[in-house]
Amino acid sequence: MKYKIVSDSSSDILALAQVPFASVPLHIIIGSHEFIDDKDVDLELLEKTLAAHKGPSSTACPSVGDWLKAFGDAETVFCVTITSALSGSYSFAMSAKKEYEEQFPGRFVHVIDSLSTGPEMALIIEKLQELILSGKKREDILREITAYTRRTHLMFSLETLRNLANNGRVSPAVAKLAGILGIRVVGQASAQGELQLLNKCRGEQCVLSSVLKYMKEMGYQGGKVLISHNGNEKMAAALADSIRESFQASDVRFYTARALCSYYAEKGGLLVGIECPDINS
Ligand code: X90
Repeated sequence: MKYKIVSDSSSDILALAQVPFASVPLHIIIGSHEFIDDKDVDLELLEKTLAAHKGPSSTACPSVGDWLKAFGDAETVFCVTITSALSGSYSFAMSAKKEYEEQFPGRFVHVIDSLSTGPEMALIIEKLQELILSGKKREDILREITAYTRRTHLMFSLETLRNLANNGRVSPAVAKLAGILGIRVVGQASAQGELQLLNKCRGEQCVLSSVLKYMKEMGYQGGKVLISHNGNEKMAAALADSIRESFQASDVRFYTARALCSYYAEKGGLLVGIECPDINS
């Protein structure tokens, strides 16, 4: 086996059609319940358990051993992790890379810190699949994927920041907005891989027009957009429609987020990964 793509489960990707792939689950711990974010995770039970639980809850990233198992026996691994600013996933993947390359001389692991999560990771993974399928050499894939990650972005709309705030994943200033009823926070993954606030909205229209406005400001001109949502297909579809109306050359898909992103984005949350044009071509 030559190439393999591996990511942690925050990418929401469970399988790829044409290239070997493994997803390494994060865990969500709610009291005595532990949810493993794999293909069998019960998202409805996760939501019910969270709603009924009064105490703290938390998450845990993959261990070095989990990553090593996922690398398997691949000669070259491309590994994509959730932002290193908010999780230990990247640093454990880097330790696993070191062990793997020491143990198996000649094998190679390239770890990409997405500085993001969810749909932006999915864009990176889909691009990796495309580059591998086009028969490119490892060095060319590395160069092209590095360039690609500079033109992808992540935006989000969140109705509550409770789980992010309780787990210390947002700055105290942002955490203050955690539970304000009726306020949706629109923001982006910053260049440092943290949550950055862009706007506070009341109502869906404000969210839709804000996301479109920031997309344009980021340089989006039509290209791939992936939208994941937690229990908000209506708004995901409305956003997809308005992107298609505004940009002829857009290619938009939306889907339900899996456990890790659902836990942090919470009910009603949307994550939007966008691909801006390649200005060098
Ligand atoms: O290691 C762990 O336990 C995982 C911690 C993950 C914490 C952040 C998850 C964010 C999920 C929320 C909105 C988008 C934020 C984007 C910022 C880069 C999604």
